Amino acid sequence: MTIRLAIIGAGIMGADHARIFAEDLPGSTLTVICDASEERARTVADNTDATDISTDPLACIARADVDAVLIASPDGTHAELTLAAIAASKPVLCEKPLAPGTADCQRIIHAETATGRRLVQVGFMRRFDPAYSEMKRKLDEGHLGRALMMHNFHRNVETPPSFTGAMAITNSAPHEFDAARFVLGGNFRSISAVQPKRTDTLVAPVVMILQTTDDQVVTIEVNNNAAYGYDVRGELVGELGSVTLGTPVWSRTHIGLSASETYDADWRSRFAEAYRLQNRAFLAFAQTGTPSKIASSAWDGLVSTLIAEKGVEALASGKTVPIEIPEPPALYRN
Ligand code: ISE
Repeated sequence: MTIRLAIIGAGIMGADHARIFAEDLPGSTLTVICDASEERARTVADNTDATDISTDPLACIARADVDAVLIASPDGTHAELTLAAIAASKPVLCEKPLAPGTADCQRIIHAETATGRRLVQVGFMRRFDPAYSEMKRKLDEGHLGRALMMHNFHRNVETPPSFTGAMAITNSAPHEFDAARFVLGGNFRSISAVQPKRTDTLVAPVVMILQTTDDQVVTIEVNNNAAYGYDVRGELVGELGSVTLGTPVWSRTHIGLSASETYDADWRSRFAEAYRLQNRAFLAFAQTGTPSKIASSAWDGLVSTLIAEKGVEALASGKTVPIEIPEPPALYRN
């Protein structure tokens, strides 16, 4: 069954998702590219042979020739558009975060639960990254013994114009919140956060320490203005050894008594395979109605947003803040 898609948002993420479906995922067609900028929607549509363009996201979701929806619009629009897709009984892949606030995430959980079926997948694509998958497999197969710590570095070149200090925690760090839950298979019980002072007015790094309900420790550095390159690192430390994430580097240059390799400017190349596998899993979900066991659900989206809210509170207060994650509704228990 060919899935006819609406892509909502034609910015850096929407354009890349449209490209992935158009180039790499047979079994899908792009019915409409929607963006507040008609010109931006047209550019993406022309580059992907999408049938139509629009500036009205709710109309796109309601179209009879749209079977599934991908939301890559600004974070603050995610909840309303995800709720509209649920109301239309259409599978939806919502870019992270599911919503910046837990109240909106809870509205989505309530609406999806009321349908009695899973419709929402959240765009925490690192679960599909081969490096994180291998890290999790090594732990699950017992090679590391008991997991003790997970150290994470998440560095961007620079923040986009609209990026606020809190977004280091609410927009970027949810990748690590979700990846750590995925790899460790557990939940968090507390978070603390500190940040160094920059000499300029750019968004400074944030360093967080989280404790899990199984008494493990997760450290996360998010530096959205690292300047030198897009650089995501991770190390899982167990009682018998550790696993570090490999980064796909295709070549090293050896000239003049030195060797060098280059960094990506952003996440699209580093996580290209993760996005492809994530989007392929969503396509299968839309075709069969059965969600991927790896992919993030709306519940995972709620939990990451809840952790982010506590992280913002911890940074503001300078205190360690408890995290209480309730049991998920039956719809979200694998
Ligand atoms: C961005 O929204 C992403 O999702 C990227 O994967 C992440 O590295 C970046 O920090 C976020 O701002």
